[in-house]
Amino acid sequence: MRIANLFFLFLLFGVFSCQDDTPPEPYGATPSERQQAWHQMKYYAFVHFNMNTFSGAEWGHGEEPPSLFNPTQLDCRQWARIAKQAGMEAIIITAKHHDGFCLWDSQYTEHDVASSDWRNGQGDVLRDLAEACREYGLKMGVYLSPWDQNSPVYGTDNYNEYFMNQLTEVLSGYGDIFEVWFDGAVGPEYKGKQPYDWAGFIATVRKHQPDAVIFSDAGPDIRWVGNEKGFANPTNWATLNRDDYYPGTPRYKELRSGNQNGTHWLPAEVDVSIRPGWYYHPGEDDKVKSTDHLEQIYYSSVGRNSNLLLNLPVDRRGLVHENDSAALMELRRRLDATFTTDLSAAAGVKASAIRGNSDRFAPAHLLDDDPETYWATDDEQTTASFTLTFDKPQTFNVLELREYLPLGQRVEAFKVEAWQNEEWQEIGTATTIGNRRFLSLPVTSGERLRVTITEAMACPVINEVGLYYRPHDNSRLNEEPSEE
Ligand code: FUL
Repeated sequence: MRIANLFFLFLLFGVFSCQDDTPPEPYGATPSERQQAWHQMKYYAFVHFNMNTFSGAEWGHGEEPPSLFNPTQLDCRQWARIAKQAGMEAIIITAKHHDGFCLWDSQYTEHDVASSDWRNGQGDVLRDLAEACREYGLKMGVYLSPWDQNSPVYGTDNYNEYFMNQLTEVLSGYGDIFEVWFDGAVGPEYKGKQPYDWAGFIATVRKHQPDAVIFSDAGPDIRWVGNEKGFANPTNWATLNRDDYYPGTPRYKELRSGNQNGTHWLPAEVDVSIRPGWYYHPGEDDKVKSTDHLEQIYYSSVGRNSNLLLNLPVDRRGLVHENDSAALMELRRRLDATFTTDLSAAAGVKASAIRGNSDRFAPAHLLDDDPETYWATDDEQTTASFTLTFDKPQTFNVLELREYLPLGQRVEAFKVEAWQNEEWQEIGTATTIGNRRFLSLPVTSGERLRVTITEAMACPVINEVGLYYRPHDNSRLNEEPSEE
């Protein structure tokens, strides 16, 4: 054989044997680094504790005397301990609600803790909370209401500066803040009275806490989910046409699903209270949500491409009430009973297609618990399946899937089948995945499970799979959560 022929053969062999290691191009909008850090979280506490705790209101009026604020046993370490034991990762506190009372000593107003008798005016709830969060390894976030009924400058050109000054105090005095929560609510008689300098508010946050995500109805980083009942829609996109929405938007119900192919990465956060009210009311001590309900909320938020912000109305003592704490511990027990053992860890896995036949995109990455690796297919291949195989039959009823978010949200629909009586039987279907999707399945025993991506906007890029057995009944998980 001539040398040239040999060379040609060698070249041909090279072309056919070489694996294509090129990752897929990102599809559509993708998360920023601060959003990616937020996606690593699952659920955390909202604490509504402020003047309304003592007045009994949900919305105050701004003329409450500071002396009304007087917790008898305030202990942020108790909040942090309970949040940690519940498996939470952070606490977001109502530093200032619509009545304008500040939980810290603000040099821009007298309407604050320094004017109260609590600890002789020396107390600072934010300081206590920051210390407690540090001690328990929790992140801290702050809620600040732009609507302020106490401020005499509200409705004048000076209010934006006042608000930004307060924001600066809160963001520069207490260490790292992971999330800043801007409420879009405003009373009807105040509507339109104060044009907010959102660009200035955002710039203030970026300046003092560059890693913090900013929440509002329309972000810029995290969006409201459009209801306060504890659910995202089953189809939930982490993208939104951000410029079509604003804080207080009348189109808030659309936030439950986001916009497919939306212009910006803007994932939803589900905020809901463990009781009917956001604030503590003694008459609601026996109205703490049931464990079935809380578990349903968890599946419909964390399991639907959202994070869960579960509110604890701290009571007049300044403590998380015993009933709320008991409910949280029971929720934790149930979540642990289901999610501690991931059955997929013992599975073998094969896929119908692998991108470039490369190990880099092999389905084994679905099981490696590595946030940086994934199973992917070739660009033109938008439907594909992977199969988990076990040595002996496994019993399961919850599937978890996660997309690899840095390359965008892609999957529109998938189905799940189990190998039963010598054939594949469909046991579940769902739409979007995003950061994390839980799918409740009928209790199934089998040695093989197949997941098929049936529709996707670009080749699927799946980061992880989990398979679990929930040992307790909860019929609420078969119901769609609603406004009621
Ligand atoms: C709403 C507020 O009006 C409620 O009082 C509560 O703070 C809730 C989380 O947000 O917009």
